[in-house]
Amino acid sequence: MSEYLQRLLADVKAKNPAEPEFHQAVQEVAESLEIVLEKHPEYKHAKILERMVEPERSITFRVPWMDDQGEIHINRGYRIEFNSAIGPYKGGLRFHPSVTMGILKFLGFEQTFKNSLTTLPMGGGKGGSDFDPKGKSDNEVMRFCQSFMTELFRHIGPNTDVPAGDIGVGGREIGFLFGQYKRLKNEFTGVLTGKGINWGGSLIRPEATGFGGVYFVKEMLRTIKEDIEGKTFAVSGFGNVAWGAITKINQLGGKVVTISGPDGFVYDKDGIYGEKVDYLLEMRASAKDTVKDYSDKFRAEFVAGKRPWSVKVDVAMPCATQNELDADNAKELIKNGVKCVCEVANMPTTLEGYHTFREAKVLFAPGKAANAGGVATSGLEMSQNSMRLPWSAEEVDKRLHEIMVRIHDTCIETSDRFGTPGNYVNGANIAGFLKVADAMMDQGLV
Ligand code: NDP
Ligand code: 2IT
Repeated sequence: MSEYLQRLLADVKAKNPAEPEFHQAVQEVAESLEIVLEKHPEYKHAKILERMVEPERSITFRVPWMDDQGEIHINRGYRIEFNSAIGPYKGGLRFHPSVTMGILKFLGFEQTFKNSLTTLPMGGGKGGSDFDPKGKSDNEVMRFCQSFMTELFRHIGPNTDVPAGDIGVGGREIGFLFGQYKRLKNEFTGVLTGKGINWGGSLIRPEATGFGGVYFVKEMLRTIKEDIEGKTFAVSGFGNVAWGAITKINQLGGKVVTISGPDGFVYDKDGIYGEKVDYLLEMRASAKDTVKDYSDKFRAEFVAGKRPWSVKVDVAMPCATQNELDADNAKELIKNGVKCVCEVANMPTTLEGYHTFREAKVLFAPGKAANAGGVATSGLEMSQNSMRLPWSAEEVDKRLHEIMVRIHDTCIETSDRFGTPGNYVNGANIAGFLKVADAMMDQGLV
């Protein structure tokens, strides 16, 4: 890496101590941008990258709430407004006990590049709380969401910052958050995405991240003249994203043999299809947060405390969380002949894991390109809200599909143009960067 980029990384680490995920996300981008900055020193002179690693605004706030027994709890709420060069801040809210400023900064930083790739006018942001939804009643979740929004509402708006879901935030939470926003502002606007269908939501948004990831895999396989039909897949997680991906893989004739949770993974050699896919939604709604129930119900193998990357498959799609696939997992997948690895979670592969796949020349797509279908469909929800006209499921799915093909082709063309053909990570980072960087250059020193 050039001296300039090494210095930049050292500064990021010194200025943002104890935020290893943020350092990791910046390092991955910096590795890709070396070739761009050599060709275009104007970005260096304008300190574009130095500006991009500093959020435009970070907000933290107290979220007090009362449980069903009358006991008071205090959580921390966050919203990181990272970059608004190409549109209002846009990105999800994560409720999980592991949430810290560093986790949300890695997510907000990546979101800026991802949203740029979608072709839609959205800046980057992320937020959430260390609230743990596990085992909470609906009423407790509602009280938490109302308290969270009672502070957040003054920082967001349909033309300012538009949050959505992420881990631990689905349709139920978006409903409670929206209700409280409407009450405080006395206005009905598209301030959140992932809304219910009867009150401004978009068809296909729940499926969009998983569907988009599978459309992306289809294009990756096309480059080696192969298809999804007849292929076996390892999927991790069992949440919203895993469910959407598994649904679409089945529709396109592939076979999914794994899911995973914090308790371990399930290996179902007969494939996860039909009522088994519906059961994922039940497991998620139970708030128990385990996948062993699946193996008890459908007599599949359960492996406690392990990730699903030891199973022999053609395609691996990590759909759970960050850093869930390391270099050892990568070596195991490669040894078993994996053809394609597609990140659908955000940054599920460690840097060493990614380097291992790259050296073995395995097709590898980064989350910021392959999972962009979720936020892209949020962008389509914003368009429908602005027009006050809903689109049919077919219309939204068609647009989502076109967007994913375009993101794929942009990654390929851009990595080619910068002399690293077939490197989706470089393609995504460079194309995502150039659009935002040019907008920042146009808008002066802000
Ligand atoms: P859900 O809350 O629906 O599911 C998350 C899944 O990941 C659960 O199985 C969850 O179990 C597991 N998980 C989360 N954290 C950990 C952890 N530390 N260790 C082990 N397992 C964990 O979230 P989504 O499906 O929406 O999100 C999954 C991934 O996809 C995330 O990386 C998210 O950022 C990304 N993503 C989501 C989009 C969306 O539109 N929803 C869009 C683009 C990306 P547990 O609760 O026990 O942790
Ligand atoms: O990581 C992501 O892209 C999301 N969680 C979706 C964000 C959104 O605004 O729909």
